Amino acid sequence: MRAADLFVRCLENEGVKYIFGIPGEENLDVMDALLDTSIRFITVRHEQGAAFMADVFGRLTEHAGVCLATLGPGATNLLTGVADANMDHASLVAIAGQAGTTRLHKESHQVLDLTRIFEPVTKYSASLLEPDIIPEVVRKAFKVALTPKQGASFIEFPENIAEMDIAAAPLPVSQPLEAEPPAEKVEQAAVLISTAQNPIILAGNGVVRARAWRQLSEFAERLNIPVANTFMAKGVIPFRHPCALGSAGLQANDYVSCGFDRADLVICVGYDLVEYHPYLWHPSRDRSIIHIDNAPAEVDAHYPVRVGVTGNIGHSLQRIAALSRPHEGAHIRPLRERLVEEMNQHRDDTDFPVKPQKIIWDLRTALDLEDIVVCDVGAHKMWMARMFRCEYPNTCIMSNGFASMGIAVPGAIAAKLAFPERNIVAVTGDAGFMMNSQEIETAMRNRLPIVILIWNDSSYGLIEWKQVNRFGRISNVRFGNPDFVKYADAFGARGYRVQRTEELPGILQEALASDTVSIIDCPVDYRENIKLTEQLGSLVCPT
Ligand SMILES: Cc1ncc(C[n+]2csc(CCOP(=O)(O)OP(=O)(O)O)c2C)c(N)n1
Repeated sequence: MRAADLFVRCLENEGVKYIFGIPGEENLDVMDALLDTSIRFITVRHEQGAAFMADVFGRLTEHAGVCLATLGPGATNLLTGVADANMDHASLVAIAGQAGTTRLHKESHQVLDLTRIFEPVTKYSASLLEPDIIPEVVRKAFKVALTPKQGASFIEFPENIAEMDIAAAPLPVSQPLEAEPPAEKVEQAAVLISTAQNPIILAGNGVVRARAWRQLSEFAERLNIPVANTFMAKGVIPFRHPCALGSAGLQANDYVSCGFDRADLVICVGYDLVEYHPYLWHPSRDRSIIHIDNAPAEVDAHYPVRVGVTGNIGHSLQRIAALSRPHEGAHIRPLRERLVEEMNQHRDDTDFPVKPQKIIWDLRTALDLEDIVVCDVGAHKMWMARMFRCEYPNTCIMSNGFASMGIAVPGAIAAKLAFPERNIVAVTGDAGFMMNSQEIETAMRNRLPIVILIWNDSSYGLIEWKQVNRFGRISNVRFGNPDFVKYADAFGARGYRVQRTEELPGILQEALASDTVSIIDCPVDYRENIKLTEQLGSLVCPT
């Protein structure tokens, strides 16, 4: 068969259902071979969109998301989304065409050394320089992407290799079982927990990847220990759970930081340092830390691990809980109550533009608990992380390691493909929206009814917030926007403009019930940003 046919069979063998991408001249054979498979190709409008779609698909499913581009500019356009997946530890396999091997050694049209370009943003980067190695390279790319800590792989496929003949078959798929936690470390962790005065748990996205959220909640409940979660771990413990303390990661003091201030022991579970630097929650460096993860801890001066329990996270939690003494845990109640009070405070607000807290209240009210929000990056992400309640993991997707703007619209498209029966909302700033809004056409063409909720402030809001905090004035952050309702209309989508705060719940309801793409232009009152900074600056921890 053709090498390209073997390649797509290998992809099918890995369980690939979708490939997001843009065809090019150097992958004509692969595109042709795909026609004879069960794989659905989602043609996008910018390769960055394809990479973000694969990234979010990888986060939401137990499979790696797959994206494809041509060589040179197509491949470099993939880079941001691939880096995002790799840093946020989402499983992704990126594929790019390449010029024939007869012209890779010299200056040549559109040729870049792609395997080298992708090396720093992947765990594995390889070129299919011989047709015989296709089964090994594809298997390795998927195995590496799916093995903790998950991340991205890159495969380059030169066009002359793709058209060669080859007789070979895909390799059997198997993933290694995670190691069991060493009994000695489990016992040491249990002693530390049992003798601590005020332990706290910091749960990270590794809990989501390991699908260990049930064991985490049981651990917290049995031992009565409060749980703070990182942004990407929202929902690993249901917010309604009495042990849930909320999200940690706002780079400022917050109620949840009061929990860290009081703690003498921090139990980090599936915590990725890339999300929330330890100096922000552990400036004093004097607390004991237990590291529970399927990978050893990163070395960091503010992350001095007393006991590292490396192995299957769920099993580690179960075994440590069985040996540890429960705590009283009542001291978190005032922290939770203050946070909940704040969440409820603006539920009936009618001021216009709409306050961030009110947008979040209305959105949470309009959505079912299993519906999925894909959040972009900006001030709105900070508000969402802090105030959007999640009862289930993977219901509020955030880019928080690489923290790249532009993920929300393509991410929502991938989420709708992964979960067609759920409502999917892209929550985005006006700037992040415009970075990948061309994918509205992809959603329309594929009949994927997502809702896009734009927090409109005609500014790079988060940067404005930081500039005002630091210097008391703003520098080059303001811009104009197109008319988003007309913009929606031009795509054949449905546009809404919120003109009075009271309209938002009804608009959300109508958009969620609609069978087309809905774009909601919601003016946001970001004067609340500065108010929040002031409020948190003078925060006195409740007792
Ligand atoms: C691709 C990319 N470019 C720049 C940044 C830096 N950055 C972070 S937030 C932000 C502003 C986001 O503005 P907007 O999308 O309107 O959201 P808002 O902050 O107003 O809620 C910028 C420029 C980034 N994180 N990612």
